[in-house]
Amino acid sequence: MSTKNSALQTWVDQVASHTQPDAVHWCTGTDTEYQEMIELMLADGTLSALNAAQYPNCYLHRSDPSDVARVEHLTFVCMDNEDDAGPNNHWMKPAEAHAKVDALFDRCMKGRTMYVIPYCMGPIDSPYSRCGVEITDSAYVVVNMKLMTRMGNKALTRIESEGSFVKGLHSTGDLDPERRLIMHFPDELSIKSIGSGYGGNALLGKKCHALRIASYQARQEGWLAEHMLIVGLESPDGDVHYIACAFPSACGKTNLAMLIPPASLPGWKVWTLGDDIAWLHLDDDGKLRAINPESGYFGVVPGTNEKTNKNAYDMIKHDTIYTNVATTKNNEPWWEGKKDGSPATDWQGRDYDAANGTAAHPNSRFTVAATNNASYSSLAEAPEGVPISAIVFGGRRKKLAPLVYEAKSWEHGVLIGAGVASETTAANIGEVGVVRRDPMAMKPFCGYNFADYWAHWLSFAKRSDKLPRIFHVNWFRQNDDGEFLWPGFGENLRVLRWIIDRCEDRVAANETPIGYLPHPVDIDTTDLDISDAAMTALTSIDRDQWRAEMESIGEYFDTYGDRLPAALRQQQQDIVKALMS
Ligand code: GTP
Ligand code: SPV
Ligand code: MN
Repeated sequence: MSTKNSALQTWVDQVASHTQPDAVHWCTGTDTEYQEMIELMLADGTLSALNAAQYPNCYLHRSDPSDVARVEHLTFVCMDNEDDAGPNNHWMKPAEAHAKVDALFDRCMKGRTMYVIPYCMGPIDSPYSRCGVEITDSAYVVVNMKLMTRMGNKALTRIESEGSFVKGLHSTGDLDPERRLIMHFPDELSIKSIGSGYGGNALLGKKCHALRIASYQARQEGWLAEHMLIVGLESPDGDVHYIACAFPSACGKTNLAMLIPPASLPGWKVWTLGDDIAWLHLDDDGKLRAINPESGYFGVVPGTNEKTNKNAYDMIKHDTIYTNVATTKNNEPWWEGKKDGSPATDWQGRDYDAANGTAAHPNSRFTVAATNNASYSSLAEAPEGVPISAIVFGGRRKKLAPLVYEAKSWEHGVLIGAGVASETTAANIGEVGVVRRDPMAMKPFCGYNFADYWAHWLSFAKRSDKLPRIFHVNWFRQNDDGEFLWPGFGENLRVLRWIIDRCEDRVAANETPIGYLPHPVDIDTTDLDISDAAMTALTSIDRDQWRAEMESIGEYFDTYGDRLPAALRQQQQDIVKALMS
């Protein structure tokens, strides 16, 4: 096969002559092709079949033990001017980056098949969607891209009629972490990734395209590409509010996106639009609308059980690819927090031995089509997306951050987003549990200088007076014994109700320098085993600690120098002052 788009054909030919594959396969995206790729990987050991009676069409992939998560330290944004990439990114000059990475791609596909994957991020007929082509030598990437994106002939047809696409070149290389690089060239709309076959490093439509490249394009074109879930909350009266929530990696997006209402909130329904990425546009009326560019979930497995996330638990019982989970003696997948069965073999294929650590890798993942999810909203396919009532930032904070608070204005909300801090997780290779600034949950994903990004966020206030309200939540507050103060998961709907009530001006709040906090009585705790003291802790602030926090945000802002928007500095200083009085 080939294409009518000459830029695409030329690029594919060039890559083939550079990487020297044995064969070139243009992906069509059919179910037959998916099945053929699965068979191929079962034959060569890339995949193994799981218990077909309990887990039909489910497969296990064990990645190289050195290749189990994103690699922020090896991820680069390459532009001429270092300041345009900003202190939030690792930077390299484009010419140097190309030279360095091209040397690694030289003849790297010898003996392998080169797959050409045309894909569309977003509904195929949406004006907000954007296409790309990923070239890869990994069959595992092909099947994941089939589940995660609209991939194949329809995407190619759109590319041929539109003419533009993001070029993503990927090879697993030799999987040596010393020869692993994830390079972005926003001005060229291109990506080059080598040396990893894992998640966001390798499924280039996801973090590389839909966040790093798209955030850069979005700034030029007046929209936002964000690390946000999109969820619809339907009240017993039938009113639906859509909210978009930005939480850092492994901080609860997938779980919130498919939340099951607790028994104490009868009549509520929750609809999943997306669990990881939102593209937000202002419509002609000035309303912010969201589409989910993805069509599947690449979700954290550990912790998923019938109680925490029944929708996910059920949806990954069939037609799912598991990466780096353990298995039971019956060859069923197993993970920490499954609450059923026990591990016989760990994620590396060894006999399970607690001395070797967890049975499943903490960043083990499922890949599954969104249509497997019982709460999937049909509006996820709507070309015009859904209107957003509230934007919610959040993070993992053992201390300090209350359960929920609301910004006083859009500008204040941008400050709250820019000041987000969270404990690091296993989603990136590196230390876990260290609090770091993760503005808008985009620290690893913003394709340009955060200072310019915040200015872009602020500019929306000049373009619309119908913007969503902005909130901050923290499900992860702990007591001195290390226990969570808030039950989390389905019970988070109690907090989302308060958010909706605020959006509808139905409930008063406690005005503080950091924003509006709920009066404890306004968070329904019926049937919850939670003390008054815990609720007070969750809905109040310690002024001295918050002053220190706001000052530390000020120091963080200093690293952005003159590029920091004055309005953001003003917001931060005003709050410091208010906390002193
Ligand atoms: P990425 O896919 O990396 O972007 O992660 P995510 O933000 O989608 O996080 P996810 O929902 O997969 O949750 C990550 C981990 O946090 C899982 O182990 C969950 O069980 C746990 N978790 C999610 N929500 C809650 C909550 O409300 N409370 C508590 N205590 N844990 C939660
Ligand atoms: C994240 O790390 O935020 C993820 C997983 O969603 S990955 O696709 O590996 O980026
Ligand atoms: Mn994510």
